[in-house]
Amino acid sequence: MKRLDVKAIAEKIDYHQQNGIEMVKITNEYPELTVEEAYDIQKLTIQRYVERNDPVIGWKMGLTSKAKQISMGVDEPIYGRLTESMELREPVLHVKDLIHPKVEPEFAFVMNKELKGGNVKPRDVWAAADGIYLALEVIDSRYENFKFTLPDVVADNASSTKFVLGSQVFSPSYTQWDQVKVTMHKNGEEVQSGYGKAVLEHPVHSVVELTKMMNRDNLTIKPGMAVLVGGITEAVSVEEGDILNVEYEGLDTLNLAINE
Ligand code: 0L1
Ligand code: MG
Repeated sequence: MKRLDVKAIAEKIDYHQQNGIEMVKITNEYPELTVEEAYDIQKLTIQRYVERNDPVIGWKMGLTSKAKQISMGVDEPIYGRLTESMELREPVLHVKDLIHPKVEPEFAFVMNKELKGGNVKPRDVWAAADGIYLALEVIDSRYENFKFTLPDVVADNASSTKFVLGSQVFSPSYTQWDQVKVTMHKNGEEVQSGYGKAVLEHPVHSVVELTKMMNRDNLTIKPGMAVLVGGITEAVSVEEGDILNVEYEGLDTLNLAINE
């Protein structure tokens, strides 16, 4: 196999992420790329964001539904890094510089204590969680046709692109998060629906799994960080002019306008 230059690959991915230009899969050139090496590439890519004064403000979990894991032939989710520039300040998504964006409804846990270690339990997460936001994540794989292997998608920061949080924060004990029904409408038509339990049977398990995976990489979830736990429904493709209305039953509705 060609010698792996993780720094050069990170620079390349960063270029494609910043400019919204698609690329061929890394594994075409490096078929033996491991998931561990891919996390090194992800870390180096995001280091470049940080050097541009775009700090890491949270984490995201991907491949948290059984269906997505089966389709990728894996039995574990993946994580990615969220930076300040990825957070939309208003519910408007500009797609001019994106490739083939998709939107999925999520929950975001915000922590007030550090979470670390390989033995974290749901009650540790509840004790560390300050609040839960309703959230929409925009994913936009940099790879052609949204097709990739596991190391490819890890290197591409789990397709992270943008996210927006609802304006209300809920107490973690406000409701049974696995029972919340979410329905997504695009341009007035229902396109997806699902329940919170689509996320690893319960969204809290996603934060448990994230802490364990991060522990393997000597990372921790710091106070103040947000965690996007994973898609509650399948992601929906969007284009300029679309309007999304996402109802979280009994909680709130998030809207997202898709502009040029
Ligand atoms: O947030 C996600 O679940 C996406 C993870 C990466 C796989 C994909 O882009 O569909
Ligand atoms: Mg997601």
